[in-house]
Order: sequence, then structure tokens, then C-alpha cells
Amino acid sequence: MAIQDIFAAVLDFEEDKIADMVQAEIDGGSDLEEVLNNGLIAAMDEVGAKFSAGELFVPEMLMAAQTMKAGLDVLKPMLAEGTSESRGTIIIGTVKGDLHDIGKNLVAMMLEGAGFDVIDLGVDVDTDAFLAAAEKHDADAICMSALLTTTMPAMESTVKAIVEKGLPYKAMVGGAPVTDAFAKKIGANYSEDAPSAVELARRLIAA
Ligand code: B12
Repeated sequence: MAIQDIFAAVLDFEEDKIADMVQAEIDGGSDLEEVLNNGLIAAMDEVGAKFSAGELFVPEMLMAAQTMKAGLDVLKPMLAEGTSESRGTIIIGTVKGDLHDIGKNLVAMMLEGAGFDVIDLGVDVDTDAFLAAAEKHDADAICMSALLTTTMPAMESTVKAIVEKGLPYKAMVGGAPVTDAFAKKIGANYSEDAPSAVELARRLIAA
């Protein structure tokens, strides 16, 4: 067994087998981040490329996502293992109109593992829901995820509302189509993956 087999299992939609494969790989001494990045995440990138090329379609993309999630469930306790002292409270969600949640879930898990209290609002979250949750939980930051170019403007609406209302929340944005330049343009903070989201949150919340 190798990480390559995990990559292949996602592409073959082996939802029933993937958990055992990931567990075996970790038990065999493989590095957690390697299994995650070179196995599960790399496979989703390949799925995206095949979708773009018209080689597979939405149902297959969904089956691959379910397989990836089953693998991610095995890693979740390891990713969330960390300090028990709270470093701050973070509201996270996928923006309005967008149903992609794998990357958002990964970011949430790693933030939790790093000691933040994370309130996950799920997918299709609008500005009002982000702001209401932030107020209710006295949050330090709002993290927004978008995987569609068409839903990225929803991030800007939330950032605008934060600024216009003079609210104290830091805004973090991410997701495959989001860039640092876009984040700067809308007045938010960007990082490209889950580990760097943790670093960013630490910096912003300590500041
Ligand atoms: C799986 C998938 C789906 C699944 C989602 C299942 C689920 N529960 O999430 C399903 C089948 C439902 C789906 C549906 C659609 N999808 Co889709 N999908 C994907 C796919 C293949 C993988 C996404 C993924 O999970 N990646 C793995 C995770 C780990 O990566 P990630 O999300 O990027 O997250 C990482 C970073 O971005 C970052 N991050 C993420 N969020 C945040 C937040 C913050 C604050 C920070 C700091 C960091 C951060 O950290 C994460 C971990 O490192 C992508 C292709 C791709 N390569 O992105 C297409 C893709 C995103 N989908 C696409 C499309 C077009 C669609 C549909 C419109 C298809 C259709 N015709 O119906 C629908 C839209 C539904 C909707 N309204 O949302 C396009 C988007 C094109 C575009 N430019 O907008 C893509 C790029 C495929 C393609 N190549 O064309 N999809």
C-alpha cells in the first residue's frame, strides 16, 4: 500500500475501502500531511481537472467527494488534536450559493486543532448569518470559503457589511479560485491552505 493507492481509491470512488486504507497508511508510519496532500487533496485536484476536460461529470465529482470525506474522517481526530486552551473564536462557512465544503471542513478541523473555538455554519451562508453568529459568539474572526468564481462576490458583501457597521471581526477568505490579490481588493486576509489558515488566524487574532 502506498499514498498513490489512496489517490487512486478516490478516483475510483472506493468509499467503503478508503477509511481502512488511510488508517493503514498512518499506522504504517506515513506522515499525516503527506497522506492528506499527496493522497486525498491531490486526488480532488485530479477530479477537478477531469471535470474541466469533460472526462467526468457532477455525479462522479460527488462520489469522489464522498470518498474523500470518508478518508478525511479518519484524519479528523489527528488534525484536531491540540491544545485545550482557547486562542479565540472563529466563525466559518461556505458563502451563499456555494455548496463545496471539503476545504472549509479541513480548515475548520485544523483551526480547532490549533486551539481555536470554531463555529461552523455549514454551506450557503449569507452575510446576515455570518454576522449574527459572530455577534452571538463574540467572535474574533469570520472565515469564508468559496469554490466558485460566481460566489466570490458574496465574500465582498460580508466584508463590506463588517466595515460599514464598524464591527471588530477580522475577515479571512480562501478556496481554490480565491487569490491574495482578490482578498486585498475586498479588504480581507487570504491564505491558500488549511495549515497556512492556522498561521494567519494566529497572526490576526494576536494582533
Ligand atoms: C468536489 C467538487 C464538487 C462537489 C462538492 C462536494 C462537497 N461536499 O464539497 C459537488 C459535486 C457537489 C460539486 C458541485 C459543483 N461544482 Co464542484 N468541484 C469539486 C472539486 C472536484 C473539488 C473541490 C474540493 O473539495 N477540493 C479539495 C479541497 C481540500 O480543496 P479546497 O476546497 O480548494 O480547499 C483548500 C484551500 O482552497 C483552502 N481553503 C478552502 N476554504 C478556505 C477558507 C479560508 C478562510 C481559508 C483561509 C482557506 C480555505 O484550504 C483548503 C485545504 O487546503 C472542484 C475542483 C477543484 N480542484 O477545486 C470542483 C469545482 C470547484 N466545481 C466546479 C463546478 C463548476 C461545480 C458545479 C457548478 C457543477 C454543476 N454544473 O453543477 C456545482 C456547483 C454546486 C454549488 N452550488 O456549489 C468548478 C468551479 C469552476 C469555477 N471557476 O467556478 C470546479 C473548479 C471544477 C472545474 N474544474 O471546473 N463540486
